[in-house]
Amino acid sequence: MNAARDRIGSTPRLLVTGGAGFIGSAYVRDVLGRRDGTRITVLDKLTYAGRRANLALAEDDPEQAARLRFVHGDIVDPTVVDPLVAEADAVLNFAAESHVDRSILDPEAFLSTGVIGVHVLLEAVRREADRATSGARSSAPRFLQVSTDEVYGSVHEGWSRESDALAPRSPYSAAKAAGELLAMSYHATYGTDVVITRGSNTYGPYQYPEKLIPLFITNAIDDQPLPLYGDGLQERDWLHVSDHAKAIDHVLHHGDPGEVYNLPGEAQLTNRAVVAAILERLGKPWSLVRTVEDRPGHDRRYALDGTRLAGLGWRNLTDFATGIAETVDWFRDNDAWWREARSGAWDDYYRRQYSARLAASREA
Ligand code: NAD
Ligand code: TDX
Repeated sequence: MNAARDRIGSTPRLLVTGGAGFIGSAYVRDVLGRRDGTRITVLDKLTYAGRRANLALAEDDPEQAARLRFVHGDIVDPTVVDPLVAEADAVLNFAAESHVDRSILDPEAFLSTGVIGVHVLLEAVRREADRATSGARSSAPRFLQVSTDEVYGSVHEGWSRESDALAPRSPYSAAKAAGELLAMSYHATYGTDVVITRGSNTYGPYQYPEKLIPLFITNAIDDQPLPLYGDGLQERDWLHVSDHAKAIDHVLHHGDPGEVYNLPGEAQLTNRAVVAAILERLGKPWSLVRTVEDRPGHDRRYALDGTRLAGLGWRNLTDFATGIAETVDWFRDNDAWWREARSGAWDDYYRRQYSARLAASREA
């Protein structure tokens, strides 16, 4: 591996799909905030999870705004995707339906975005690579697929390596695995320049409040019950969103074509330990936590081996104690942002997912 070599140049034009979501918007804010000349087009469908407000810091800064374009559209639509890929040096695909519980309730959108959407992006990248071969453009675009540790399935012991078999166990993670495999097949068959990242459970500012950490912070602020699935001893490896975004950028610039990179968080914790840290920071009592019926097919543990990423010269910058304190404070200070996210269709979702569970809940 050659960490020094930059595979896409220092001032690229990037197409960032899903760039109005949690991790995608952190990536956009971070890269534009470097003020190094990089130009970004965001393509986002603005589903319930995508919000233009997540890009306000960049859009309100004239120097950054001049290098940012926002396109409202769907990655499954080639008439939108093709001209955008034609202008890009690299495509980073963050777009996905990303919540496991919703994939259990309604799987279809996960397959449309996670499989057909990836196919449409790959076809566009393949066409542009052909144009590069015929001299119609200077170089072929790179395709980075943002994937997840969940593709390995539940890992009872040890740490998953990139060469391990994929064993996804939810419609969400099965769709993510399918997207990855499709991308890799383009590398093998057409020589498409593909890199894949498998990030750990991510947390931080601007995370949609359906996920464990922001749901529990915002419920606790309002003294609402915190619905802990099963025994709460499931383990996740928590990665701060700014490290996730920066690690993706590192792989974009330095990763080898056709390679997969785990992005671990190096903070392996039970859900109970995470909840305790949130409550301590907020000064709220454990009695808010309620044991509820478990998630079906609930993965017990994820854990990533980060040797390959370390070999590329990347190190995380934010430890969990600092990151969770800052995240709790961000939600406390940005009440309007999360109350807006928890409006509209939120109540229906919350009722479907939690009403019966909370009615039958017990002390945790
Ligand atoms: P998110 O749900 O916050 O954001 C997803 C974004 O994609 C939203 O802005 C949404 O509007 C957009 N989108 C959805 N379908 C689209 C479509 N068909 N066309 C265009 N845009 C579409 O998700 P996130 O947590 O930011 O996750 C981003 C990526 O990272 C996903 O691919 C996810 O699988 C992966 N990932 C997430 C985590 C995590 O813990 N959140 C961990 C590892 C990997
Ligand atoms: O209400 C809840 N109660 C609860 O106990 C919720 C929402 C979650 N949990 C548990 C389930 C998991 O063990 O907390 C843990 C974390 O749950 P989520 O935040 O839903 O994350 P997870 O299912 O682990 O998946 C996340 O990490 C990998 C992201 O949502 C994915 O997009 C990513 O790929």
